[in-house]
Amino acid sequence: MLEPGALIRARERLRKLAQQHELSSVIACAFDHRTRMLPFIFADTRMIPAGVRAVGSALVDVGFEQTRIVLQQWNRNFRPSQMQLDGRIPDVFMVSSMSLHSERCKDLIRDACRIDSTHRPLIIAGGPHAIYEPHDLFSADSARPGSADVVVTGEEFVLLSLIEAVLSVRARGESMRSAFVRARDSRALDGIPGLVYSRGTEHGVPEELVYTGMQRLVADLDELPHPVLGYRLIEPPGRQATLSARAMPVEELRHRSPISSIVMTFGCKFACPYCPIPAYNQRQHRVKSGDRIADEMFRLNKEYGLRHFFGADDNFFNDKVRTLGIVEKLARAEFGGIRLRDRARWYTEVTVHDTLQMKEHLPLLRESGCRALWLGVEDLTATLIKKGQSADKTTEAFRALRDSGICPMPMMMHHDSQPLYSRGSNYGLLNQVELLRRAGAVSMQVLMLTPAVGSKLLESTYTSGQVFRSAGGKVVRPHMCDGNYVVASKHKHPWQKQLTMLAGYIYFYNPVWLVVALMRSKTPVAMKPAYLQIFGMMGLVMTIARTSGWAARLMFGRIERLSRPPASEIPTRGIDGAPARDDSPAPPITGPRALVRFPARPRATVGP
Ligand code: B12
Ligand code: SF4
Repeated sequence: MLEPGALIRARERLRKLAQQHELSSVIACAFDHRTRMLPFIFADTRMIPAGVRAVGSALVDVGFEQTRIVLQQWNRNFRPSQMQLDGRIPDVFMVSSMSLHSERCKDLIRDACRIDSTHRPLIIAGGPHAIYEPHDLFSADSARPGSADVVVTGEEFVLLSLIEAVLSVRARGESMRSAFVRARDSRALDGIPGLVYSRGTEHGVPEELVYTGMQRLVADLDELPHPVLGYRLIEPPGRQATLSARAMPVEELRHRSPISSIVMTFGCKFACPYCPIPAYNQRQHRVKSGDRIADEMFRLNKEYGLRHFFGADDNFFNDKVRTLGIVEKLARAEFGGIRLRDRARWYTEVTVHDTLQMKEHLPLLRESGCRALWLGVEDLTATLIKKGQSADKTTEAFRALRDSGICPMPMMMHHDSQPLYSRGSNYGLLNQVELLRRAGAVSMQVLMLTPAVGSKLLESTYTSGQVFRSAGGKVVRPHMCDGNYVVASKHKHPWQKQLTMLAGYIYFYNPVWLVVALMRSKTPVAMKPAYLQIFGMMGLVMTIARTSGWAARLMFGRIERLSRPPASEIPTRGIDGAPARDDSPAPPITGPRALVRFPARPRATVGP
């Protein structure tokens, strides 16, 4: 952990330094439109991701107002090679990506590299893919060159420290990239844990990568810059390759992005072997104060009219005392005589186990504005993973939520040993979907257990030959590693797994249950189940269209498998010059290991 106040001090230092420098930046959010289907069909494009907004907020907070955020969700033709802000090529181009969007992310980096070297911006990559697989953002292929200059495998503090180090050596009028090269070559970056940069000739592929070590995390999330700043920087949706003269008018924001993701807590106390979240968080649980969260919701509502907030929590109920502190504050918060709970509705992710611990406080939760919770049910019978769930407990938690007027939204994980249907037990997928429906589930998520970079199970899933390289001649690509495609299985007929997931969705989202939901619209959750049925059926059409071809390949084609996780093709070393090894002193499943071992695909179905 960073020392208390370290991020605040870094922001203050940079504010002073910023007065001597002009800096314009473009932050792109990579998005692969082939991933559009259930269960994320609405949230993926109607919720501006918090990561790029956090980076934008951090830049504006220290004084760099000339910043634009471009979402490939809305600007799919955007070309960094053609971008200009205020009539000139920006000084810094940043890109953020989840791993399933990494092909688009690399396209953006390659395109930015086309800008001639005298004007080329400094290219910084960050976000989940960069954290888990930083090496993948450097090209080892001389026929397809194009690499980030530096990859940030961490949060705001790492980025601000990097910018501070570069600005500290930057001469008047010098480009950020040239200042970066000098800072890098004088080893001024080596004291900033959380970076990966390359060495080699300027125009060739990198000869080696240098990893400066595991980032240190800010313990008190109240130290983060206010998220209200980042919303002013959004590029309006459009078809052009270039940037508009101005950012999106604030009045339009809430129509385009009616849900606002908001950081409240990070971390989870469980240690599910397929999940990379505990390691990413270095086993820490970090929270914002209730006061700060209330202030963020209120200002986001006041300045942009946003009313719906989705917590970027891994497991919001992780710590009962801390949770109650936040919830009580949200329920009581008032600003100038206006009660927050009249303005804000919020939603987040939790576990069944912790929901039961909170059972008596669910009315308070509702009072604070909470209207839906996504629960990691995974497998009701706890055969796949035991984290305190069972059919009875899940039913009890779901009923308690519904009775309090909070929609329970289960997240299920399908796996090799789960049949479509089981007689006399709750083991089958349809049995579980039915049980959850009866217990009051308002939506349904069924994803296939898929190896996640950063999780304990990753390596053994490869070495046991479960991971597919290709099926019917089609190679597994990053966009297929979202849990919607069966890309790892030891089942005799993997196509059955693919169709079982579809059957689970069809069983839950269909006109029959829509009619039932309409007839039961007088319960505490009102019309929400009916709306969710409509969205679900629309999403299901896209899911069938996108995944049935893959099911056919699994059925009729030859399946080729991988036997070990592909390693980074570029040698990687630490700042001491020693190779970054598998057993580097870091949490066991992310960071340096990712540099040397981990593949660019596939990853998991995760969540609480
Ligand atoms: C909310 C959420 C979603 C929402 C996203 C909606 C939206 N448009 O925002 C929904 C429900 C749609 C979703 C779906 C999925 N998600 Co999701 N999701 C999250 C969650 C819980 C919060 C994301 C968030 O807002 N975080 C808060 C922001 C501030 O953090 P951040 O994005 O990491 O950004 C910080 C740093 O990474 C860094 N940073 C980010 N960008 C950049 C850029 C630069 C240049 C720099 C320097 C730094 C930087 O600075 C930021 C501030 O600290 C995260 C877990 C988590 N707690 O973060 C998982 C997570 C992002 N999801 C994940 C996954 C895998 C998925 C799915 C594939 C589902 C699945 N199988 O689990 C789908 C994909 C859907 C799709 N088509 O895109 C993984 C991604 C792993 C990876 N390697 O890419 C995560 C990290 C969970 C995990 N650890 O496994 N998800
Ligand atoms: S799957 Fe959910 S409960 Fe398990 S470790 Fe990950 S976030 Fe926690």
